[in-house]
Amino acid sequence: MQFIDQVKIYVKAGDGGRGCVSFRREKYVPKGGPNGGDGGRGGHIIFRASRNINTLLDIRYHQHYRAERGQHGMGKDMHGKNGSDMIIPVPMGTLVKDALTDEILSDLIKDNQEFIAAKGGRGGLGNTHFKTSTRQAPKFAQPGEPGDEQNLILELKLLADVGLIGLPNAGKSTLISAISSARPKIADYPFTTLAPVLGVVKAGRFKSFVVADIPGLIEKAHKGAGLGFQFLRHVERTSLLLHLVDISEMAEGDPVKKKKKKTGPPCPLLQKK
Ligand SMILES: Nc1nc2c(ncn2[C@@H]2O[C@H](COP(=O)(O)OP(=O)(O)OP(=O)(O)O)[C@@H](O)[C@H]2O)c(=O)[nH]1
Ligand SMILES: [Mg+2]
Repeated sequence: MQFIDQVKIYVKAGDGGRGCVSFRREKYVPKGGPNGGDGGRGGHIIFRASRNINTLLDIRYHQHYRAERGQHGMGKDMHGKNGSDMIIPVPMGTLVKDALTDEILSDLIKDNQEFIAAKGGRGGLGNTHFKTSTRQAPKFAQPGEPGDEQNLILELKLLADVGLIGLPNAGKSTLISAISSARPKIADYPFTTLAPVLGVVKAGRFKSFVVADIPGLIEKAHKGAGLGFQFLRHVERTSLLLHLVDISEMAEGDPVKKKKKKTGPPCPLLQKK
């Protein structure tokens, strides 16, 4: 299955329903007074983290979300129905960011954690609310408020305790398949792993931790070499990074003896005057 870890979406919460202008009309009750009901609230747009989802793939194919509007108020003091909320399931570890400012609005880490990304508009008040002793027949009501709308970026950062990093072919996938029941593809060519894989390692009877295997990293990955370094975000939040080094004869050179190469121009601040 394809692994998608960043998507841009547009959300629009439902508008509030209009308040109603209406008057009580009944036999033998002359000038019965106003009885317009309030409009209903528009539906919210809510993100809910779910442990059953692993990628943002579904959202990649559905990027516009609109929640239902609130029903308008009705006569006889009847309140309009609230618009139903739209709940968007996302994987655990999803960050919700404002697309314009890049500000992090929410970090959904726990299962079933919710975040209201756009609030539905408040329903307008019906004309019953505007009656006073001197204005006994108000012929107006409030309109509903518009629902919030936003452009958002959803970014998935996997939640793991240990991150496996290293050169391609170092044996990262082999290690995770030996210690957990994850079964990533293992082969003797570089860049076998194209998307992060999580494995749960049992430690003792009731304890366990999560290990993340990510694609191999090569020199100049920050300039886009190899698969780049985009997927490093998935090991950004781990409490431990495990750098796997291949010490077999197959590996290029001796990893211990290898001298540190100077890369890039020296930092001008560190140069002696
Ligand atoms: N001899 C030996 N071979 C190993 C060992 N660990 C892994 N290999 C072999 O090394 C090759 C690469 O292993 P992978 O686990 O796919 O390496 P990787 O780090 O996940 O590589 P990429 O996903 O391409 O970054 C496979 O052919 C493995 O069978 C080991 O401890 N000893
Ligand atoms: Mg691998």
